[in-house]
Amino acid sequence: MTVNAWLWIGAIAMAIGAAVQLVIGWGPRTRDVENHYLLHLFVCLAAMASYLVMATGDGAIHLADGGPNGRDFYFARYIDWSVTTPMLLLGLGLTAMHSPFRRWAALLGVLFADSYMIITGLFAGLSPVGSSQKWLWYLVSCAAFAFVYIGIWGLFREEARKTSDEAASIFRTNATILSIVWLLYPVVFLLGTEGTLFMGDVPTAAAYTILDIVAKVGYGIFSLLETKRKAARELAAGLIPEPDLRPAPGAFHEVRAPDRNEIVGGEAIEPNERPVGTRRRT
Ligand code: RET
Repeated sequence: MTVNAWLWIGAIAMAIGAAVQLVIGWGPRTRDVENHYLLHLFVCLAAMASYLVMATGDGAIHLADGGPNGRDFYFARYIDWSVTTPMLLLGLGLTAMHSPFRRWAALLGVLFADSYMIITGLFAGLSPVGSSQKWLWYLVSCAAFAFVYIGIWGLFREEARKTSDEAASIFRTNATILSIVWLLYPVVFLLGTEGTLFMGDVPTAAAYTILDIVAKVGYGIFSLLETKRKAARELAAGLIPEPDLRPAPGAFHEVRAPDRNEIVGGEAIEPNERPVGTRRRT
């Protein structure tokens, strides 16, 4: 296989991932589901553009270092990551906190550390192969990565525990998958054409493409389905307040609860007045 073939595989996988998520999230939903729906959908759409620009021959520059024929440096990946990694972290943060405003400055801090990691990683990628500044930037980027992990396993985990046992358990699963998959990116960098050249351009492109498919499509679909299941349980238990329903509550009730005119607690309640949490759905 060629580098170009892997880039096309990436573009097609992201398009399929976006289409699948579009279908999964379609229809009436809760605030939580909508948050994850839009975040994961846009992650795939952003990555699709990045793979498309690389597959069609742009999105890279040719650098003279790294061997007699030089090397192609795919800067489009870094533009993709600088958009998609904060969105993935925001999704994880919302799983933990429910609301981005609970500890918004701390949440922004984690997203900032993440952007710092990608931008300094870009500097590492651009630096000449074998130069000392490459490893300086690599270390700076890894230090920022460590802060991202501290944010995930410190701040986010603490907030998830406060939210509920269920949120904490979902958070643990998602954070574990994300942490393991993300850890492999700097390893590919280290071994590939941007680092030590231990792997050639085809294995490097293959490794990044597979990682991106797992981190964006696989993880995105998993997280969205999980959020949908959680929302269904909460709806059934009557725990979702009306403002959290999408679209407008009236339209939502027509689809989900056609029996809304029943008498609750001996008193007839107008459809728009009754919060969903006041009765259990049968
Ligand atoms: C770089 C190189 C320098 C050191 C480190 C890196 C980390 C990259 C990561 C990328 C994650 C990308 C994802 C994309 C999918 O949406 C920049 C490779 C630490 C963690 C998850």
